[in-house]
Amino acid sequence: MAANRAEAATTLGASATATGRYFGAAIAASKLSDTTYTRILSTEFTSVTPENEMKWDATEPSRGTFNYTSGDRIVSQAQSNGQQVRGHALAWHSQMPGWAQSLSGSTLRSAMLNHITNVATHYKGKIYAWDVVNEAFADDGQGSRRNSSLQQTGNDWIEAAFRAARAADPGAKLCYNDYNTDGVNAKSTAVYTMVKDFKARGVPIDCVGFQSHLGTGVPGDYQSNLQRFADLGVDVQITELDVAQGGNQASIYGTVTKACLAVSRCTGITVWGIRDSDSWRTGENPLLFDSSGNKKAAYTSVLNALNAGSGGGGGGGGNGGTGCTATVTPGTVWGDRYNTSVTVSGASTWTVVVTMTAPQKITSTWNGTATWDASGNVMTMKSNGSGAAFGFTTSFNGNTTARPQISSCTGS
Ligand code: G2I
Repeated sequence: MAANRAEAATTLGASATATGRYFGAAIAASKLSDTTYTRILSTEFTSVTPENEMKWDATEPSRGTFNYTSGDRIVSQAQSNGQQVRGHALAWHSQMPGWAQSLSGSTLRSAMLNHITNVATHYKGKIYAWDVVNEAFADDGQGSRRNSSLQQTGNDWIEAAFRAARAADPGAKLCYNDYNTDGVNAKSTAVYTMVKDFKARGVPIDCVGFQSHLGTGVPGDYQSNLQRFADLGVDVQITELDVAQGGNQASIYGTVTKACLAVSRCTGITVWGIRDSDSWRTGENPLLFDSSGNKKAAYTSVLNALNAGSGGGGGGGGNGGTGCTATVTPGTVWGDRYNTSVTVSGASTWTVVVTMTAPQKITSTWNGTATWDASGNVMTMKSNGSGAAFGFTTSFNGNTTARPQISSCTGS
């Protein structure tokens, strides 16, 4: 166990996996031919978010004509690296194609729903979590909805978007994603109130993304803000992390990482780009690798925080049931296979979904009842009265780096 933990300590992704979480980066299809970029991408990260390639203007440039070329490139690259994909973003007032910008009312509403249905159906089964609705709240200090053409189609546009996404891809976690919601403030409280209402009314929402585009500080209530959302019964994720370069950059990155690790339903962290030169924040050098691809002090701060980190990250069941937490403990590693233990807290009767990266295969299990999906990569493990922990052996089949991901934990 100790050796395995030490092995896990050398990359962001492996270290996050040891805590049951992912560590991701936003990536651009146009950079996949840059060998420094792809080396860091495949070594360090276990999740990717397309920075622009799945947005409305990219995927439906003219009405009813869909273009998935760049998005598909990112998905296939991720699959060959054993990385999961966060889809971004189905409905957003920004980066709407020109034709949609000229629509309003019920015509825009149905165009939006048709867009969501088509894109989520195209990527069905390939997306771990979708940002279904992005940045729908205003920065007015009042917690108002942003006044956009989408908002003008009716206040229920957000829930309509979530329902369409669930119908199209029932297996994806569905997230609301926003910025300036990283601490407790009027905007985050308005999102909180919406999520609470959605949960009460059965609107399908599974997660909330906190973009965390940070300057020279981090809100003191960052962790408690994550926790209050988790307590509503949704997963939370840090979705677009970047931090202005300055004296505090490394420590802010460390603080954010520790906050996620302290919240059992914080399932992962995504940084918004790989090298400083890849960032949308030109001149602010806000990322973990410098423009030459060297690790910065901020990288070491994140890695150290991950390696000191605790379990959790399994997230909750998306569709009904109560939440529980599934904590992964890496077990013995042999040349051809390795063991994993999973401990469940928060429910005595539980269902935990574990996703493996092909060609790895689970070859035996203990202390639970396992069933498999058609691909053989997704195991559903149900408690069978033998306690709060189960385990399994996985054969590498040539891939020695991937580790199991907890996709959900549902108590009953
Ligand atoms: O603005 C930062 C992020 C805030 N949250 C939502 C994210 O989706 C958003 O990402 C940024 C991308 O990082 C930029 O790359 O979204 C911008 C657009 O709102 C992206 O910028 C666009 C430029 O505006 C386009 O001119 C350019 O063609 O990137 C495109 C591709 O390079």
